[in-house]
Amino acid sequence: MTKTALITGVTGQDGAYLAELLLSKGYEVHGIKRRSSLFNTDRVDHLYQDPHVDNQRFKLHYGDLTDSTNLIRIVQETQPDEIYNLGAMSHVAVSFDQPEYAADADGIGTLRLLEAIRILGLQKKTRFYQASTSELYGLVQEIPQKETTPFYPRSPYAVAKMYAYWITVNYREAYGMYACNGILFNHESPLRGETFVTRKITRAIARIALGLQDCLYLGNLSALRDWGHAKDYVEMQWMMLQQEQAEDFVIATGVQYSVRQFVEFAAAELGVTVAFEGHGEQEIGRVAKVEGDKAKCKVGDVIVRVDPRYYRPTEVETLLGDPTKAKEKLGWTPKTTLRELVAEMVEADYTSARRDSLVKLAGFQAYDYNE
Ligand code: NDP
Ligand code: GDR
Repeated sequence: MTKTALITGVTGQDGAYLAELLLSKGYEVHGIKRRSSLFNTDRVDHLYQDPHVDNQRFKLHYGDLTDSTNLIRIVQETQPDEIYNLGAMSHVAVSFDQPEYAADADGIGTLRLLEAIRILGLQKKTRFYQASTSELYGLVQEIPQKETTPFYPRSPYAVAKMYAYWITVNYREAYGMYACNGILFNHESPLRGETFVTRKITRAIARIALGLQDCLYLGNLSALRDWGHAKDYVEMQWMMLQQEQAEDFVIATGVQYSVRQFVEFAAAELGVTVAFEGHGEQEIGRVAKVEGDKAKCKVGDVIVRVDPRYYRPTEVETLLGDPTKAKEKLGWTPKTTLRELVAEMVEADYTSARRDSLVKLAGFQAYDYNE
């Protein structure tokens, strides 16, 4: 029997990897995409199937987590065995600018989907995965953080996700639904959005190395994160819906690095040096370790300037996950180390920066937008 999955946020980083994984497992995959004035399906274009042919296994539906009737209709039409709720206004810093929208899409959006399942009487058929987050731990109460660590959210995004976490638990307990939370720590990839810190770094370093950009502006360089690879983490999202009983799991690597270290590792991949400047940074001239023959280019230093514009009103300084439960109950362990992740991201961004560089050399304008 072919299983059917519905993914919200299918056009995002995780949505793209998850859709690919589920298709490889023989699922029929439905995804919700938002209407946009430009094409917004870059990450899933390779999975696209002509809607005019029969037996399509990957289908996109227009929709939005802020629109209940639309969600009810899509759930009714698709009758999914599994729903993965990955859609969200997922940028922590932006949630301080759009707090009400974050609450609506990330918090109430989760309720809308759970209600759609209940209203349509699908609570025994449809399993529900909620994309919960290590941001729930915020001002951390325990190191490392595990499933029982108390929450202390530090942004409108995290507060909205806290509502989503508990409403998922509540629907499991109140209506016997198979509904669970994956409390995922930061996970990255070449598909990561360009304004999250890891991708901002790998993209900028590649562009600076090729003379396309002068410097990289960052905020808090001391923030510590537990970074894994998105591809490893979506596998766990699927595993969580294949158990006998719904349970919540922390997904993390159990290893922590600073933003500053991430910059140094990325620079080392291209064999360039890096200097940190500004706002309390006493590290001008600090040089990253260059890894011998890995050096791919010779252009000068990468200058990282600290710009307080990127500081957050309330910061999450340190996150470190304890994935013991996932390992013991599901046999899951992350496959990718941070250095491997950085190498993959730098490689991808270097390739696309080279393309931009050739466009420029040919006399065409290479547009750049940095945030
Ligand atoms: P992305 O930002 O890459 O993707 C978010 C997706 O949600 C996009 O497809 C986006 O559409 C869609 N979306 C945004 N707002 C709405 C809305 N109102 N209605 C419907 N869809 C919407 O996030 P990730 O893939 O990185 O993360 C997936 C989920 O996991 C998110 O919920 C995130 O909060 C959570 N999470 C992520 C972690 C990480 O480190 N990546 C860690 C822990 C949790 P569009 O493409 O049109 O913008
Ligand atoms: P985060 O990821 O807030 O952890 O949320 P992000 O990459 O945005 O920030 C990580 C840390 O880096 C610091 N930082 C900067 N961040 C950005 N974006 N831009 C900068 O210039 C910069 N300089 C320093 C931040 O202050 C922060 O401490 C991500 C998202 O995917 C969420 O959806 C998810 O829930 C969590 O990870 C787990």
